[in-house]
Amino acid sequence: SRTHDWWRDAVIYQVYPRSFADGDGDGTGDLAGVRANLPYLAQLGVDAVWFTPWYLSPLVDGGYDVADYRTIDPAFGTLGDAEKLISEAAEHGIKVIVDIVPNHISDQHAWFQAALAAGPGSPERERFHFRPGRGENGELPPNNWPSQFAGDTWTRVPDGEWYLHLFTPEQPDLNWSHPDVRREHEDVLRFWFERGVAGVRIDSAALLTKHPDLPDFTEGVDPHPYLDRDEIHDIYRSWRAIADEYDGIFVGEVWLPDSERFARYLRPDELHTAFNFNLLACPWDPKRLRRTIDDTLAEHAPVKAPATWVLCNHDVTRTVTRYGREDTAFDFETKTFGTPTDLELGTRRARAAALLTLALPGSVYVYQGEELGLPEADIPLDRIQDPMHFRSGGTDPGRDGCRVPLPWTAGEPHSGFGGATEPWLPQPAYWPRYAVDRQLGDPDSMLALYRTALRLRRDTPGFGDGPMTWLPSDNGVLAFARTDGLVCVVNLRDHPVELPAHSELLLASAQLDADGRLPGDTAVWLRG
Ligand code: TEU
Repeated sequence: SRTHDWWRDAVIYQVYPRSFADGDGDGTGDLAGVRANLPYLAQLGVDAVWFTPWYLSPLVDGGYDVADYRTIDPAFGTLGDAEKLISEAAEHGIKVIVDIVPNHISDQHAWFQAALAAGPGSPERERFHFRPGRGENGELPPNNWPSQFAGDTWTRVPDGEWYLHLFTPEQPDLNWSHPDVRREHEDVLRFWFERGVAGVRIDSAALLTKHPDLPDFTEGVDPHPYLDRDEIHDIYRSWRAIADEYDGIFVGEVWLPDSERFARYLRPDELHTAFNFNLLACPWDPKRLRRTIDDTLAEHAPVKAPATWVLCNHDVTRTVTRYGREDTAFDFETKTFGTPTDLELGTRRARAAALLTLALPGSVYVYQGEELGLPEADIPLDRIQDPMHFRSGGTDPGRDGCRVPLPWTAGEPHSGFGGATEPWLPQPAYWPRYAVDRQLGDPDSMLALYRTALRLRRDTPGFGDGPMTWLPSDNGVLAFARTDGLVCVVNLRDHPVELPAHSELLLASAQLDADGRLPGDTAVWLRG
């Protein structure tokens, strides 16, 4: 059978290279650190690894400000290291997915530097969105578009023109109606597919194309001047043709509330998959979880694309912290969660959520540290690096709390992240408790749970791709069957419930009670 469908039920691990493992001991994670820990990833049992950007970058936005796609940032290593990493990963049966950020590039990229030097009216400026300002002296920004981060969307350069940046000023937006922009990205895709990567994650995938006049934005206007415009599908169709030459796949970061519009990206001639963020935004509530799962599967079914489940990533509060809160609903407007955290409760629920997610049909993304049950860390104000924090005027803590360097060995300096050098973000004092070496020796650890779940999922036909059927269950309990007699039961109540009789227990997120019942906030995999 052909191997091109591996992505339909893959478990994909997200590496944030800066914080995974530090091979040269300078306080920043790097590719040497990843290479040294490929056996760890192989034993965890993941099918692929997605690397957030590792290219040359001033790292203003953690690498989502790319200065050159064909060079690895010296903080992480060299292109040779990346090539070795890709082939060594393959030897461990692990595929590699790289991250492409087509909406914008770094202000240090040669194109933007050339545009600044060449001045108004130059062809160099046409690769971006440069405009004169409004107001008597052009002192007002060209339009009213809101920023994806807090703060301004336009920055004025010394000659008086303004340029558009939906994110930080160090991330100028590219002009996607310019042929150079299209050609360059097609070349970049080939560059990485030629080096053996199996897939590409597409950053901010619904933002690329803009209304040519850049008109003001009014609430409810359709089509939107820069979100999810029809022209964008033309770009992804040309990308798909390139990916098909290499048997490569795409995963889009398509953040859209409308499920029909979302599904338009998932077509046989466009993206293979796109992250579904509804699950991570969903509170720990049986009715809402069930509805989220049903809606997600319903929006994917007609286009025959697999659902792509995400509980966490480098942009959001870590799972055990989210689930440890009374009100677990993520508010996209304020980006907050409300009440204080009970880590014991959060961990219990995160364990159950892991078994729930890994039993659903589709592919699953696991963000580094989720398999260790890491909580969101508090970052001292003077150590925060995320531009989101600064651009909010300090009101938003930013996203560093989920990006803290991983703990590997409890007894070593900085929990064995690298060497003696203080890591780029500080680790909390309690970090050694979560270290990999401690968890490896503990059959009840989060790491042990993930390893067992991934092994079962891999070895048991029926998990992964294929249908699911809800089973009748008590109020507050989610129970569903997969093929081959596999059943997942999740108890979201605060008291124990009976499990189906005559079933074999494959895996439990916590101990059953003395009467063999399933306690609250616990999930099991059974064979009926
Ligand atoms: O995120 C895109 C995006 O939509 C973010 O604004 C997201 O809503 C926010 O981070 C949630 O808190 C991608 C990357 O994942 C992110 O790390 C980058 O900062 C951003 O693009 C810009 O490239």
